[in-house]
Amino acid sequence: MDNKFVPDLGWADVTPKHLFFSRRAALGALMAAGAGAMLPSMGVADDGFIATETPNSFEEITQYNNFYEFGLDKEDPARLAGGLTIAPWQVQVDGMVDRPGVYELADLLDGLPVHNRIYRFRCVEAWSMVVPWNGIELRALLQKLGVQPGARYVGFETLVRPEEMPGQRRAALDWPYREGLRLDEAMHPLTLLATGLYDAPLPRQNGAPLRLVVPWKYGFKSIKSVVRITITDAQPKTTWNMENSREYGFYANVNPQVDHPRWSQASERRIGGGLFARRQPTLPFNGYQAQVASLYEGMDLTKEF
Ligand SMILES: Nc1nc2c(c(=O)[nH]1)N[C@H]1C(S)=C(S)[C@@H](COP(=O)(O)O)O[C@H]1N2
Ligand SMILES: [Mo]
Repeated sequence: MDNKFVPDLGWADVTPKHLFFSRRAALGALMAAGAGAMLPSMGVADDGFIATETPNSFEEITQYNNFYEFGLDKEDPARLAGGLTIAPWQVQVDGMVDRPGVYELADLLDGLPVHNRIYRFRCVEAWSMVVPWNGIELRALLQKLGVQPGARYVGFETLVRPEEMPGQRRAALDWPYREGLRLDEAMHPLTLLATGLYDAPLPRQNGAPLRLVVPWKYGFKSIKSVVRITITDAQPKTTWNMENSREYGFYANVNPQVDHPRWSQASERRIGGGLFARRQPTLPFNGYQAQVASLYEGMDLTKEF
């Protein structure tokens, strides 16, 4: 895959180039210069494609993960995903689409621009991060594949390979992990298929080589290591909804006013905030309300959660 970065808002826009390429060193230098107070806003307006908060470190993003195919603990994916074969990687495209088939990943993504997007990421467990992704817009892929009239949803499946995914040797979930979006959600410009983070190829524990990122929804919608994309007229079955439909809906839009039956969703713990950091308020649609609320006009979001 080539690296045709289009000029989205990313660090390249908000940070001088030499700092962009060595942000770790830059942070140290700024702190030493007593300029730490300048950091949090990064100097740009939040237009929905960039979060104004400071991104989490590469270490935080890659050492604290949910990826049940490798185990249930946050440390398991980083510890156990190293043996996953991610090249070659094929993706099956089927359903109501003009160009179905089994694609090599490079062919699937060929010609689609890679964007830099700094997104807030909110897990349903009430922790959050800020992640600098690289990826293609799902809508660009869907346009390339040719969605047929009458299609209403897109379904996704994760790889099943228990030899390399030790968590799949037990029935912790009903494998494969499955997710889905309504077609208008899938076509929204915020919806990414991530191929990288911090301008490096996506680490295995984060869902290499291809994972969905839907920043206004709880993290479980952002399915990892995708091997199948199905365009359909019926709402796809989704893993956590199948596990417990009372606790996890199909939509899973971040909503501080609809609590999980077992805990509040009104606030969240930002990873890396330190032991004594205050919880911060959770934002409607994870802060992307202006961009996505219109998708849900007329819906009762307390019922369709
Ligand atoms: N295939 C698969 N995708 C998955 C999961 C999983 O267990 N398996 N966990 C989900 C959950 S609950 C979250 S919060 C995010 C975590 O992504 P991260 O580890 O990159 O932060 O991945 C989501 N995608
Ligand atoms: Mo999650």
